[in-house]
Amino acid sequence: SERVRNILSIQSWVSYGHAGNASAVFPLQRLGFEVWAVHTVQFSNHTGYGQWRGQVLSTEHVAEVIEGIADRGVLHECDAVLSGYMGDANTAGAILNAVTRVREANPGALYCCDPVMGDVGRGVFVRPEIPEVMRERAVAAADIVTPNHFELELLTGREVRTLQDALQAATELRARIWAHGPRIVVVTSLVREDAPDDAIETLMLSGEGAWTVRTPLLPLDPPRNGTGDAVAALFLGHYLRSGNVPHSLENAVSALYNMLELTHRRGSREIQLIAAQDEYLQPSRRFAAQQVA
Ligand code: PXL
Repeated sequence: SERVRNILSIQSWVSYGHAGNASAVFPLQRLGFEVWAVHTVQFSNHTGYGQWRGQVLSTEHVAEVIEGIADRGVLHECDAVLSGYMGDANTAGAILNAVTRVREANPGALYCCDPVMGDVGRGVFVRPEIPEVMRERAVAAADIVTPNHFELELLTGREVRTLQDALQAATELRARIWAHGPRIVVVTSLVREDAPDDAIETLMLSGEGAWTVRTPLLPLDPPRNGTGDAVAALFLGHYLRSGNVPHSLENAVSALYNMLELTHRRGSREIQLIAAQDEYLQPSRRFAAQQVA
């Protein structure tokens, strides 16, 4: 029988509501993964409220917890590393060190880097030294990168207004990611001039081609925090399960849409991550991927 698959997820933790690991861990568990969650911060709630309490955990703390996992002699059973919001730039060093050690123990392990830096409207919401670390170090080590529209522009220095712009920027980014792996770029929350106003898209570029999935734009104001963390986790989980890129894109985007639609219906400030649990494996409403290159 096949062993359970394990994902080392290094992200922030919030006690109330959902962002970072508090958004990524449950969907991955619901897809059947064991998640080795290492927290980079422990906050009361996500920063979208403008007020929160708690601490950014030190790089030493993060490295120490990862070292303790390595002490269990289990890194060869780690199938993927997932990273997101980094409290400070040194934490990136601890994360990339973990990626190197996991790859040494299990050369087939994937690194999925969600380059969390900001969003259209909100701008950059991480410490100012983070974008350079993401651009220069994290992306180069990643098998899968999941920038949103804003982060794609920030990583490539290109303005993205049309599908052609998005494909160009994603192609350029893809050329800079880990050359030994599947090299997948997933661009979330893509809003372009040459698509309908009432839609939002996710674009995926891989060695097998490029696809988009279009979903209705939900009037969620403010945009819900933790959404990007959940979709990166869902994409990674489905890709580890199936190895099929367009299928993973469809499942992840459809699951996320159904979860956000429930959030909208309930008028909730927090994403309805738990209530939507039945959507993760087999989303009830499905959106098809269209091949675009
Ligand atoms: O969704 C990214 C994220 C992660 N972690 C924390 C956050 C946010 C975005 O608001 O506040 C703590």
